[in-house]
Amino acid sequence: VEVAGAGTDPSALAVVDQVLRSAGASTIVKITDSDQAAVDRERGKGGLVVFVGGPTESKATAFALAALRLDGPEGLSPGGYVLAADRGVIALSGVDTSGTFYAAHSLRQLFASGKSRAFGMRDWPAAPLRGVIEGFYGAPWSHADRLAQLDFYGRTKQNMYVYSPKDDPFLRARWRDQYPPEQLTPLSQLVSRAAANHVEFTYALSPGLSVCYSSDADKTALVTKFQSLWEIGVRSFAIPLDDISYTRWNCDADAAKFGTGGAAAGAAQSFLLNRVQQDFIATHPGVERLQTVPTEYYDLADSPYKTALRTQLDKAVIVEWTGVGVIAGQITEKQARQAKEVFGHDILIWDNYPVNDYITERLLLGPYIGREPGIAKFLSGITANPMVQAEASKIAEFTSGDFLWNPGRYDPDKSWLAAIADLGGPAAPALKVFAENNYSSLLVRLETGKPDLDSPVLRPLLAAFWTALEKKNPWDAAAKLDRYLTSMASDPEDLRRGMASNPKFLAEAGPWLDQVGLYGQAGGHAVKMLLAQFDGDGAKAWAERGELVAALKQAQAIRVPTSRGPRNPSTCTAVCVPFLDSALATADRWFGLPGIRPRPTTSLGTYTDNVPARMVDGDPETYYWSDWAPRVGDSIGVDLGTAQRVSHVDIAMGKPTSPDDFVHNGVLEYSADGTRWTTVKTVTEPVISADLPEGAEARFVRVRTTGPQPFWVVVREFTVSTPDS
Ligand code: LOG
Repeated sequence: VEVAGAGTDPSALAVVDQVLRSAGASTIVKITDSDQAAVDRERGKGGLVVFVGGPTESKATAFALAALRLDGPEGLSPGGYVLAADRGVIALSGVDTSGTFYAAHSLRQLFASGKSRAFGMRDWPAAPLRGVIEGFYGAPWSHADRLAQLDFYGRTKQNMYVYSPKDDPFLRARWRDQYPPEQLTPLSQLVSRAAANHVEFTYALSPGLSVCYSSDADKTALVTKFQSLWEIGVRSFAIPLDDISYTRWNCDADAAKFGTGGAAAGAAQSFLLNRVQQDFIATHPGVERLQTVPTEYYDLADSPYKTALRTQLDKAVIVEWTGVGVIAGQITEKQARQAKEVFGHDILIWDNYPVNDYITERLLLGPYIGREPGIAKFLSGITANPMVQAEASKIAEFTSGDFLWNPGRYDPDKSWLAAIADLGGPAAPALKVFAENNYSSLLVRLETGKPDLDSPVLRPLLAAFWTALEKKNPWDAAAKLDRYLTSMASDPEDLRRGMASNPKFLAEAGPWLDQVGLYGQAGGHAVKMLLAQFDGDGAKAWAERGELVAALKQAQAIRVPTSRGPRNPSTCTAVCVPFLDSALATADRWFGLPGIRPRPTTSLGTYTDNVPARMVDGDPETYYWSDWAPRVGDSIGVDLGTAQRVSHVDIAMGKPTSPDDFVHNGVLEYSADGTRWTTVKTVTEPVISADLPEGAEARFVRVRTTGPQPFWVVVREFTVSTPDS
């Protein structure tokens, strides 16, 4: 029996119905809150009675809670609720309709967990705004993706979706163009799906590439477009001004009115935003607060631009900020407080995780980490910027949503396992193997001060195996390692079978999944090869070596189409390929094959497709190009897989069109173990040719930067020679 009021949230009721049906209820009798006689009659029959709706929705729930000696949700923050079950009664009472909806989802989670004791809980969110901003570059999400996302946000108690894909022409390049009617239809479907899920749909228009801030016509174009969205039910609006030039005006009138420089840009933007605030926001009762993304969204340094925003922009406007850095490793309570002061406005964080538009070869499937729980106190909330891959983004989104609801109790590892279970269902074990091999990101753990690395399970198994091989007792460690490699090898099949009901996820993850499978296969052959060597079985070792090389080649031939062209996916990053290379190097020495297999190493990023592999490809025409200037401590070099005799090093940096792109202040050094380094010479020139001392043993050779420089670095070739090569 369900007891609800006329105002009870229909979405909450639908969830409750679904929970009761999946728990085996064959019929659900529906009674209104005013029919006390019917309630008593049904209770007399001894069945389960479920009261749905808080004080604003249903009169009956309060009595049910009183009978259970529980207080109602009055006074909780928006979205808060009381949920209780005892003596044949379940009561769901939200402080508002969202609260009742969340109570229904908590009931769903409790039923799914199979616990059936009496309980009572009061629960409310720490952050008012919790959600996702579709704000990445690259192919925007599909309509179906977005509908699925909105349902997901509802289920995970997130209440905000900002519609802001960079490559939707109607939002940025052609922002003035009004929507043709047929384009408004899908948008209005999103708006109603958002409402059904208690999600605020924010429409974000980015005029900065061409706007004339002082122009009446442009202000009117903005407001007219907003009005067309208002008419289909949108109640939340944003004007993002990130990733634009603010030192070059789009019209002479702005130069005349505002002058030049950062202060002028801040004044111009404030002028336009204030007009939209006055002419649109203030004239539309029921609308949410206007949001903006400032052009300086990534730091805390005060500046003429920020001063202008702080002093001139209407205080009603919410300002988005990405933390310190576009991808903030950590966000501290202190920084969140400072952001509020420096920008002089309420702050909503635009969190660039798990967005992968700047590393399209990777999937970011690890948990949300590195944000101090106390930041919630100083913020309006957080919107996470996701990946082009919508379904795959759900793992990280689940965890950021979890953090935002209750940051004090957030445990990234537990939350991550819950996210895997939620997305993977029965295939959760296979999804876990896949996700842990696509795990690393630029976010930095609060507990360790270090980023999460890929393959946290495989990594120690490999280390234990090498140690066991050295100790001449490899069998146990080999068996454990092999078990995991086998689960990687069968992962494509396991996941495709287990998650067949989510074809979208499988399509998104396909190339990465295939690669994890091939690395699993190659790894299995590597283990067998090394064990055969250990046994002195050359024929077997040679056969396994062939299989290893074939699987590795296949893995490296996989391509994923991205907005930056076809890319080889990167999974098991910094673990699988180094292991396979080391295994091959070991085998090659065992077989007496000549040559060294250098693997490029660098602490710097890559500019476009000038990947590090190009400095060891034997072709001086191609080169590795860093994507920023090295800082003191940054290094570029090679890893030979194992420590061995090294006699000479040749390095060719710079190129005719960028002759200054080399390390101007550095040292050439080598190490057998990656910890203790020996200096060969200082580096101040682009071309280096150096002999190493007699008997030098090295696994790593590198150029380390010892002084600051403004130039990026090009390395055409990095060659290491052995005494007999
Ligand atoms: C863009 C964003 C992009 C992200 C990561 C903001 C405010 N804007 O550097 O659209 O997805 O970086 O590449 C950005 O973060 N600019």
